[in-house]
Amino acid sequence: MKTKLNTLSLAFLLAAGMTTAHAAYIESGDASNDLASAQLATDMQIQGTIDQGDTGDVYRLVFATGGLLTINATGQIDTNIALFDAGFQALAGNDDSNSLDSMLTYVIGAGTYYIGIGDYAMYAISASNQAWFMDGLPPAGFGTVSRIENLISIDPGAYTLTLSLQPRSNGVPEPATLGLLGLGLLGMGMMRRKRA
Ligand SMILES: [Ca+2]
Ligand SMILES: [Ca+2]
Ligand SMILES: [Ca+2]
Repeated sequence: MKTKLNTLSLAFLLAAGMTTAHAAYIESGDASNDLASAQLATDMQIQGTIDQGDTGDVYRLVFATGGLLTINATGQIDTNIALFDAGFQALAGNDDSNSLDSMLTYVIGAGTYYIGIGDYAMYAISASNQAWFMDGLPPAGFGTVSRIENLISIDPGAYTLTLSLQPRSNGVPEPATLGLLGLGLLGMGMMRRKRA
């Protein structure tokens, strides 16, 4: 029940434009590094810590609307983050964007996503025990991820994840525009074929 209320309040925040001025979700104890037992974060800002021996923290987020998601990670640790979808597929990761801090952007639809964070060097471990260094895009066919894990060494410290979601209507092409663009490309393809 509490979970449901939290999900609703997050959805409400997201729908209201998410100017979460002062609120933040604070890591409860130590967040699990397993996606299946991730903590539900109920705010667009998340504050947590990587303690000695803490091999990674995963948060589950439920977005009421889609858009361009930006994740900024700052803190005392050498942040290393990745985004996963509801089916535990790795979408993208980042180690260093601004000095040692991580940042990534990704176009999402409404629904559930997972964000993993840890101290460099972080790896996503697949169900078949493959390891992907959480930076850039995962290899094709990487498969479902079971957990994230630090495979080098851990320098403990606090971190902050700051999320923002830009609705598709604000500058990102609408589906109708994309449709027109698609028609244009199709037209170009037909012209090329005619010339050949
Ligand atoms: Ca932690
Ligand atoms: Ca943890
Ligand atoms: Ca980093």
